Amino acid sequence: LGGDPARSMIFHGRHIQPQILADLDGHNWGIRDYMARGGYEALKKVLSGMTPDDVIAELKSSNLRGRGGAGFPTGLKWSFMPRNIPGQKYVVCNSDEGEPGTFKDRDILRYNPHAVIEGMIIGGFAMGASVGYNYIHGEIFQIHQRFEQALEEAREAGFLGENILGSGFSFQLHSHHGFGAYICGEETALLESLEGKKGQPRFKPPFPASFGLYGKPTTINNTETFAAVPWVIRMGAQAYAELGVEKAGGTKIFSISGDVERPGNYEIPLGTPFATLLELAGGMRGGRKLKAVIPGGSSAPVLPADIMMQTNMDYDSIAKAGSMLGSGAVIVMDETRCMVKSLMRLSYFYFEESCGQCTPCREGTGWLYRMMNRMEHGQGTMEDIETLDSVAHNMMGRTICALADAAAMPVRSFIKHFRDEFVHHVDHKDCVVAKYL
Ligand code: L3W
Ligand code: SF4
Repeated sequence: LGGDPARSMIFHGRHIQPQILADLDGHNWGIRDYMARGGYEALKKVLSGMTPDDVIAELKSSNLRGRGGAGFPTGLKWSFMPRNIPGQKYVVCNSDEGEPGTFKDRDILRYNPHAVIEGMIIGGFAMGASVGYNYIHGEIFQIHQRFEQALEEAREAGFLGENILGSGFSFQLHSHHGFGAYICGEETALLESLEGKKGQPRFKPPFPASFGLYGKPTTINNTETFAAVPWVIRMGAQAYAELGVEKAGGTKIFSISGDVERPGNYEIPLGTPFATLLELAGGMRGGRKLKAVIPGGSSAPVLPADIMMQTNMDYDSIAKAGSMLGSGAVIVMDETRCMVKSLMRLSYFYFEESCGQCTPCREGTGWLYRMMNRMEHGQGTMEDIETLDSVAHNMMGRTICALADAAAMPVRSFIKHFRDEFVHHVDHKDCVVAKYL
């Protein structure tokens, strides 16, 4: 996958200057450069006169929505924390990026780690938490080391630790290096893993806001969400909200991979047409025709080209088109891609990553993968196509976490939009795109 920083671009069409990945070149991630860009000004503003309620109200008005997949309103989530009850509370950053197609959080941590740190400190102040953890995906070693360096810089500068900037507020922040299991990106599995246990999701409710890390009130947000917080406070909620669409403010980082000329991370206002994003990414590789797009990471339903070319990149527009914005991972497929093979590979991923607690997920993901494998290798039947759809249907909404739904949704959408290709595999024992191979 891409994510090459040199290819990261900023969309200037609306005379705005996105800041999460803006003007970053790999050498200006440190605290001096961050402060020269206005870094830690938001923290100073918060600690020198705002109350926790003011911060939460500001986030609510900004319409910032969670950037990890669910798009839950951040201000509302922060307001769930029982601030007036004494005792330990935690703020946790979910940097366990593992969704196929997603590679934005590792770039934020690599190029702008202090934005995440500043966002987490502000979160700690607003929610009455004195300790935070950043859970970093296990397969990205240098990024974990860099985050540790950034933490050290923030401690030395007095932004972390006891009595921050003489305000009386104290906050300790630590990073934790995971082991690379996809399921640990599910928030309650992440908490289990952080506690040193096997990373398996918990039943919800109770939500982490009431029973989180070590059973204490905890709020978990994605890396990109925390990185947006200082910017919201600095520029003001209204200005941030106006960058996006009515129900979702700000910019969003889209990780584009697949058959485009310039794969990478692109930070653009929410609501930007997909066609513009595709153009920013250099258009289709080799001038080939667009066939399909998975607009929000591998868990999101696939959409055919004609629908996608008329859709804007925001939560509601993508939902209306029949998919999910998810984590913003846009997988672009051209006319040479076999939809049966693509789905087989996705199905293998979920089969491999299921934690095994729930029967519909443990058995269903294996069943889906084995049927897809048969079909890809010319041994599928017409009945398999119906069975695939019905197994996927029966997995949805019947498990502890969303992984079973995430495995099922691609299956149902691939069959819905590209049934002809599945039928061709059964009838001809080969693929409609064989001529390109
Ligand atoms: C208190 C309530 N808190 C909800 C909190 C909840 C969570 C957030 C959203 O799934 C999706 C999934 C993946 N009181 C609450 C409450 N909350 N009601 O709000 O909750 P939820 O359940 O809607 O979503 P989730 O479990 O966080 C996330 C999809 O994202 N996805 C996955 C991407 C994976 C990555 C990665 O690898 N890093 O990004 C992509 O589409 O399928 O549907 O905090 O506690 N009443
Ligand atoms: Fe584990 Fe799958 Fe159940 Fe989630 S749905 S808890 S991954 S078995």
